[in-house]
Amino acid sequence: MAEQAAEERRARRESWWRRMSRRMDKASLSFSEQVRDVVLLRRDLDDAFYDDLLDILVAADAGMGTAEQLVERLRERVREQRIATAEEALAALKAEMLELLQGRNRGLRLDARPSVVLVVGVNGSGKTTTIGKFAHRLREDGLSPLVGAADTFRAAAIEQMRAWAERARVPIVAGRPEGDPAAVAFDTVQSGIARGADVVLIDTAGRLHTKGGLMAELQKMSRVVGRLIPDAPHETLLVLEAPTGMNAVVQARAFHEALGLTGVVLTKLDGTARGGTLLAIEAELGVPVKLVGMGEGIDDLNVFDPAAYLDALFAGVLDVPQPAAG
Ligand SMILES: Nc1nc2c(ncn2[C@@H]2O[C@H](COP(=O)(O)OP(=O)(O)OP(=O)(O)O)[C@@H](O)[C@H]2O)c(=O)[nH]1
Ligand SMILES: [Mg+2]
Repeated sequence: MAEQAAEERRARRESWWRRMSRRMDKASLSFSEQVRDVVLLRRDLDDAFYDDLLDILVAADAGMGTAEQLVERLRERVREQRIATAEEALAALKAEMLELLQGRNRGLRLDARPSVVLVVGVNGSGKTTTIGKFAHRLREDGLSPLVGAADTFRAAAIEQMRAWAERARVPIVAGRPEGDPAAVAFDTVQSGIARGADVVLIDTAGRLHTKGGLMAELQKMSRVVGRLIPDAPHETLLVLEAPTGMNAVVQARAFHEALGLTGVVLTKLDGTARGGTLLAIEAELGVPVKLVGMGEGIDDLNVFDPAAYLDALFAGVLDVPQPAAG
């Protein structure tokens, strides 16, 4: 029975990306329209072809460095494999992108009991929502999560976290409005240890509001939980909105320098034309995108699946999924 349920869950999550690819419409549309207009109308794989491809990748926010690297590798592949048509070259580009994305370890480090996950990011990026969805997902997997509402800056933030915890049917430790966020983080982890929770998820504030600044406050939270469990936090996840585009890289760098990020959650991938942002984040910082959010519902969070993502991005350009490079 339990096995059957797990199997059903696996199947449901696999089909998630297929369903969700519709929500990546904007990214896929803008990408595929440009590709169709500029690239597929060309017959020759000449310098102009590669220049146009570079422009399209940059416009999709893949970042100049990554775009150049991809186009350079593509040129090589086209030479080596004697590719002659634009369609084949695009399939090869997709294969290059897949190789780039599959080279990263995206597994969440949740083996410790409890594992502590600190969730950070600028305000409105989707931290609280992501924690709600993530808690729900963990519970579905048979784990017992505990959430900590350590965004004490706004009373409404605590209530929002509480509402999500109720929806996900997980317990919550909440701080007092105006209380010390690090104290809430400490209390939550301590409570997680006492209750035998599997995963402790800590929500944090997104805006600067203390004298020392947001980064100093987050660093303190990170330090404080490390006093209870030496390796904690096991994951420090930065929540970024996909529509932020290249600015996301600047944000991510600041958080990474202060906290040592272990992963990125890319939210709002539904409804953005900027589907390439995650390539840039990974290339510039070397921090993997581990989870993606594509909507406001409790099921709208999933682990990042590079192949499914590229299928969605290239939908309308290459309708037949291409086999991986080899
Ligand atoms: N379309 C869409 N909306 C999302 C997604 N994730 C979050 N949101 C919405 O974005 C808004 C902000 O989300 P929050 O979770 O409150 O963001 P936050 O980072 O906790 O914000 P602060 O607490 O103010 O720092 C809410 O309206 C969410 O419903 C997503 O993947 N897709
Ligand atoms: Mg919040």
